[in-house]
Amino acid sequence: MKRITRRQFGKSMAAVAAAGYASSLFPHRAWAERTPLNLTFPEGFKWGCATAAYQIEGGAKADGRGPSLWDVFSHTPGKTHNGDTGDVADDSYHLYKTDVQLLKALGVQTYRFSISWSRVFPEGKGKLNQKGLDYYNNVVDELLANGITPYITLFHWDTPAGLRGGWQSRDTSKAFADYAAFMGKHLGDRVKHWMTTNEFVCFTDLGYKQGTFAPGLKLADGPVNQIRHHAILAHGLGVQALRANTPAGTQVGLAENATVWVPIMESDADIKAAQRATRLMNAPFLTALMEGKYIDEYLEHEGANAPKVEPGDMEAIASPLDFVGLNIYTPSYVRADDSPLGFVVEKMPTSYPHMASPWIQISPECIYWGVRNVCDLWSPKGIYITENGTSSDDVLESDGHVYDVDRVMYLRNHLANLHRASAEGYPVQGYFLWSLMDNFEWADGYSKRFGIHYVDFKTEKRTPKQSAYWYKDLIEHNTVV
Ligand code: GBH
Repeated sequence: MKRITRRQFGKSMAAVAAAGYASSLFPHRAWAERTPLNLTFPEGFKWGCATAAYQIEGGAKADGRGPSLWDVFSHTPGKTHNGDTGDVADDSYHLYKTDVQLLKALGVQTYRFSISWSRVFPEGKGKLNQKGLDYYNNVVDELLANGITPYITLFHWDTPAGLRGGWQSRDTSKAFADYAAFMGKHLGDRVKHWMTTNEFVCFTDLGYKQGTFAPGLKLADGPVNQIRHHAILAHGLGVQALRANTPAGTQVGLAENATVWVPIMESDADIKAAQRATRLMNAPFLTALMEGKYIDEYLEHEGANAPKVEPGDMEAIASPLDFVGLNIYTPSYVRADDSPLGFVVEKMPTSYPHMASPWIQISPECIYWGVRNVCDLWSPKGIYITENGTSSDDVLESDGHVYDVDRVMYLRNHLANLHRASAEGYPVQGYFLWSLMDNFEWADGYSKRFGIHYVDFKTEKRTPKQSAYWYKDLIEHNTVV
């Protein structure tokens, strides 16, 4: 290889400078302050894994469980990859003790799982299914007996099909609050960490606007905004219900996939632009929760389609939280400009690299910016990464192992960047890896594997992948290596 001298290099850079950068597009910006790397997490940092009921439990009709909108949707031809359903999934309904042993072997301190609402209330409200409640009592007890702290998500998209109108109906928000109160009353003596809902956009927009998720509708903007409102109202009423029905000191939050805006340069101007984008682009959801209002830009943009808000709604929606949980997978890039918004969204080139799921565009720094933007804007008391992980084209080799090198690469780099957020003083309390094991990946069915344990869906055998060994090591040392 031909090497150039320093002098030649200096000359060619001078030539570039003379030719001129597009200075209005890329003005020179001062670098923000930096912190040196040290990849050990603070003592007491909590490492965990996450799952969700419909993705792992199976037992769809076992012991009196009622159908959810996802049962209906996945059984509708053409809605999921290969017509896959969550009927059996990982059969964790029967194998939960095995799964707790997987967690124990990893050495995690915490486990985030969700409750199937229609397993406890088959019609969403009214009649209780005692066997459904027994199941969750057993899961909680099994975790505690093995030294693992349960973190419960009350709602991870599996709306009871018995609730008429689903999220189009305001009654569903009220039914959710009653269900939250009930679960708090029955598990709150042992469960100290709760999340109301998971990812608003996935059960509102994707379900009722894009139609790619249950219930598969394609409604207009007005009804969709109302659905979004019912969703965040359910969260707010759920927080109030949990507070009223659990002991003092119980930690309440949610798990939200706020779009993560990464400043293209680490300059004050682009960092501001990322904050502005975060606030505006999450206006119907996290911004409303954090600010107790729909911001003017959102209301103006939606005009007559803006949601109808009843007295007391916004107070409930803004109920103080002990933590904000962020599900972080992928970035959007932004830079400052002179437009009224003050930012412009960067176009992604077709060459942008991605993981096995095309939507997971690789950006390890997005986990840092996800935390930082939310903290700089709203200063929540605490932050958890409630999900982070990736699909991979995993192969169970003839030697019995799964070499998911790309997943290890993805996790290692995200965690190095999460460490940066923690080292800079952002209040990151814990991390949940998505996911403990391969499972029903919604519309992608079983075609995408997100687990650190490989699941043979014929035999239900679980096998730790290379990433599981890697994660175990990381947890043991509390350090990214
Ligand atoms: C999270 O959702 C969920 O909480 C979890 O249940 C899920 O298993 C996990 O992440 C992994 O997906 O195919 O281009 O139309 C992530 C939110 C919503 C992201 C649907 C991908 C489809 C994009 N997902 N979206 S595309």
